[in-house]
Amino acid sequence: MGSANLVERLVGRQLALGRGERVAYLDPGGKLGYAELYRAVRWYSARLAEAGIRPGARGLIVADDAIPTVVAILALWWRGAVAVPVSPLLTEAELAFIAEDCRAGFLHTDERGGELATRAGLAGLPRGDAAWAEGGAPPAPPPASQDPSDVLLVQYTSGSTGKPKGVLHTESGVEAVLAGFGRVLDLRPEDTVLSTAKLSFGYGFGNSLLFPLATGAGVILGQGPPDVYRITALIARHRPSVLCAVPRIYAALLDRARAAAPATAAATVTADQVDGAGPPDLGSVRLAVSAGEHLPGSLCADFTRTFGVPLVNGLGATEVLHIVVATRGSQPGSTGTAVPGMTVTVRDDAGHLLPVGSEGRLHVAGPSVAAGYLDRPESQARTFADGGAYTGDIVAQQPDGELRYLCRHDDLINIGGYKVSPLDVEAAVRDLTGLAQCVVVGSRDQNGLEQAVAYLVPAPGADPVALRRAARAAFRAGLPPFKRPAVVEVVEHLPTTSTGKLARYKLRAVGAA
Ligand code: 3SK
Repeated sequence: MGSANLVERLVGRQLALGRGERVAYLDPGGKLGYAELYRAVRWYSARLAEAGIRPGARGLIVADDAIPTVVAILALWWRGAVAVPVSPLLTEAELAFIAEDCRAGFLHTDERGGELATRAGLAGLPRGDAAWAEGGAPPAPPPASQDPSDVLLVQYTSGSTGKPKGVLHTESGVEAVLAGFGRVLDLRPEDTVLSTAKLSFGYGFGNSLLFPLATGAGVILGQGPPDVYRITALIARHRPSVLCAVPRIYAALLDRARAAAPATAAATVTADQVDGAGPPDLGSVRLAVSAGEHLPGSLCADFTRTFGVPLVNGLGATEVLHIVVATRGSQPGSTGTAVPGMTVTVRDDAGHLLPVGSEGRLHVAGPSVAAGYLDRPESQARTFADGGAYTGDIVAQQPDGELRYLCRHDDLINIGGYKVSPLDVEAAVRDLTGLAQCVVVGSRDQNGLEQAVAYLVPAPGADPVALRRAARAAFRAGLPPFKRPAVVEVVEHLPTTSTGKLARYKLRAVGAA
């Protein structure tokens, strides 16, 4: 039996509650109220219908965060189609792969995404842009009815080997995160949310789209890379009440606060804060959320003390749609407990439950677990198993039920929420003259945050200084900024296990020391 369309359930409901004139979104181009958003979605969806986009079709969204990006996602849902948001910072090869993998039938782009899509050979797909969200189209078709099991969102996640995998999210999964982390977050219609994580990342998708639209709150959409100056400027200009970011953004805000005295609580917003050069003023923020990577306890404590803002620590994964384990307020050192509706357990490699106090693989069961991977039966069987999904994290469960994050179960390096495969990084220097071997591992920096460290072994007779310089240049040329190693070391040999295999764990320990 069909049920109401999710756009009606989110945006339509806000209109029914008399919130049509409230600001839903604010981006560098302007503001959009809930009633205007509802209209724009129907205009866009009329154009989708004209272009022959049918329910079930997959629409790739290759655009930075902006009002038209949100409208395109909601219009696809109105039409009963599937949104596949991806970063416009992908490489051409990555985008071409994803377009083919998800059998995209439609493309929404902004300027940068459009150029990328053209270079990636996607010129033949029907394409929409910001103009589609503007008036003038014929009346929209009625919203498609959606069943709880209908897939309406595909989010791509990278693996430690091989190509990215499309994670299939259903309507009931979306409802589950609203009832799960949504209850912990507890947004109010008066809130204004700023998420430095983008819509193309599951964390940002929930923060900037699902939770605010379900509440009638407003959202600030920032553009470009989320550096600390841009974020400080956005906070100063738009005064969000809820801030969602990855831990390294909180570390950077703290550094900025320490660098400039007096550090906090500026009574008025000064001109240099407006352009982001001054100290961050978090006076408007009532709640901060950290997720995407491990939040060190000392960072949580310092942030809370310095800014006087509670910092919720969350652990999520694309396979479970959003945060499934969270603290309630600041609890330095803790990763928290399961969000409402979800069950978390700690298991060994065979999937057996481990007793409280043990360290093991985090397993999550409950209604926000995705329906699986798109066309990847083997990976699906490994990850979606034992009645739920493994997030790829190793945790310890404390006697009081709190979880504590320890490390990843795989070799992926988590850099600000980007899960980076060491193999991708190593491949960037594979053909370097004078290089015998390169191994990349994750290790913790002085803030306890993960960074990629490359260890290079020179070929006999090669100059180590020249090799290091050449490797840095190759990483710059071949990798996007977030994948580049923060540290490049030249070593004579690499540590091995008793059987002569490379011991990555020993290198991780060296980096952490
Ligand atoms: O940490 C993650 O990878 C994540 C993914 C999707 C949604 C939320 C989070 C925190």
